Amino acid sequence: MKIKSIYALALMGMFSCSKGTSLDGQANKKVDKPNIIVFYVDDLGYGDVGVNGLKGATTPVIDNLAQGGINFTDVHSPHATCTPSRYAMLTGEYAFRKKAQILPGDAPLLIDTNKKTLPDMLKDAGYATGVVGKWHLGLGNGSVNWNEAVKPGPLEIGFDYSFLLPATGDRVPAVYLENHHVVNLDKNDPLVVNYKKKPGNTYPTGEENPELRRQPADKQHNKTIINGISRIGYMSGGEKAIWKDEEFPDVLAGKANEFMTKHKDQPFFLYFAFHDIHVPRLPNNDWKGKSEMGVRGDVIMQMDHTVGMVMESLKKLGLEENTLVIFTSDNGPVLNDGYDDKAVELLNDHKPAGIYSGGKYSALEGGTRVPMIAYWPKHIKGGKTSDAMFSHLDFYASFADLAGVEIKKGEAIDSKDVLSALIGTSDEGRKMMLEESYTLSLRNGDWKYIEPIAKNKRIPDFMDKNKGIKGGMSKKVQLFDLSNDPAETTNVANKHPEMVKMMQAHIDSLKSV
Ligand code: NG6
Ligand code: CA
Repeated sequence: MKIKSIYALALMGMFSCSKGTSLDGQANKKVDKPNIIVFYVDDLGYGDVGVNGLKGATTPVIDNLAQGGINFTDVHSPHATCTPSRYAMLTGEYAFRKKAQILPGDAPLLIDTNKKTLPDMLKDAGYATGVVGKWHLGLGNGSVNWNEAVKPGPLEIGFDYSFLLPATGDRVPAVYLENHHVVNLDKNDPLVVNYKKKPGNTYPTGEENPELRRQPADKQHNKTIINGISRIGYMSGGEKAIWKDEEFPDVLAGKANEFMTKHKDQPFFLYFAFHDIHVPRLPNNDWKGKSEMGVRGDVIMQMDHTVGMVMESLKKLGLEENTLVIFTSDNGPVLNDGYDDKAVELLNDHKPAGIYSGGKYSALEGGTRVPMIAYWPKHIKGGKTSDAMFSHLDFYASFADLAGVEIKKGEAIDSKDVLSALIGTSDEGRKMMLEESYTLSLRNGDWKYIEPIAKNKRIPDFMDKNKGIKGGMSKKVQLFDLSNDPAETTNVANKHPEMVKMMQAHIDSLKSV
């Protein structure tokens, strides 16, 4: 048997602390497994929360979590975009192994149903597992009929319950999917989704009727207009099922509350995947105009309030004490991501990625270095800042340790157990960590290496050209010393050929697995 971590043994009452009691205070008590909630915000940058320097908006709820928990300064989303980050977090495997990229809204399920996942593993440990919010990991086997049972999806990869925005807020279908079915769908008004051509005549598009849009959009976001917003992709029918973006916070917090209430007597894992602060940014009336930064600031405040609603439900259920709450983001920040909502003009001197360069899509630190807070009143001593380096990909092995589950060979192969860093009993995370984007970057402590783009391939530069984000990709070898150059401005590869060689060799070894 693999020796379980001292922490897991303590939780199981098999290990005694110096005072002769286990951590839960009662030796031999049945395992008191904590609930786990992961708040996965969309496109929130490192600097976009109060505790990390947010200006022009406030996040009192998140700041409170940080004060009562640990604020991490060097935790990363696995990838600089959404789909691959979520793939890696839920499987414990690098996204490059699956060639994962941003998916269209009609893509098949990306995760193989035979693959062991994070919710599968927690289910084995007796957890009820639920996902509420944005999915963006594909659904079905190829061509989805939205009017029938939509599967495979989350329920086939380990979740007991799902309530989803099927793809993203800016992609059709603009309807909720609860477990296998579109919510409120009228059988006489079938929902059809097509990413290539308009399937019927029902909804106007941004191309045809730009005057119907509330926000001007780029070419890609200029198709089906729903709720005054043109989206990516075409859809027809399903009119009664159409969501209202402004209701996302209440609807999703409500579903989270239902799930937690239903499972209050057993440990649960809730993956709460925000639409906020992704585009289209549509704050509801409570938050419109509340920040000094326009809608991007307003939805940051709305998101903070949503965290508060879920925390309030948790408290009312009497479960706050023994719930490990993780607050983090799926990739770095972006201002202009397809809609002209004045995020750029109204930013003033706020820095969404903090002192780091780049943002969403980028190979630089701003692409994956995200806010991350761990809060667990029962076991985490509050008011701590930790510079332990790890990635969301490490949740898998760390939660397994926490739940007393042994990971089998071939399962979550890239995930590392960093539980002691996660709960603050140590500051040690990883020594080496991969950051994925449109290339691979590797951290070795404060060294940061960016693998060159192959000679025969184009450098992805749409972020530099259209979004004002430094992509950081090059055909040249790049090495930065973050200890004195956190913004990655000076390439020191020529000065450190041995370090470059070692780090490329490490990437090659990861690729060869
Ligand atoms: C891009 C979309 C962008 C966003 C992104 C996915 C452009 C022109 N369009 O294709 O608006 O939807 O996909 O974002 O960049 S993510 O956070 O889900 O990765
Ligand atoms: Ca995202």
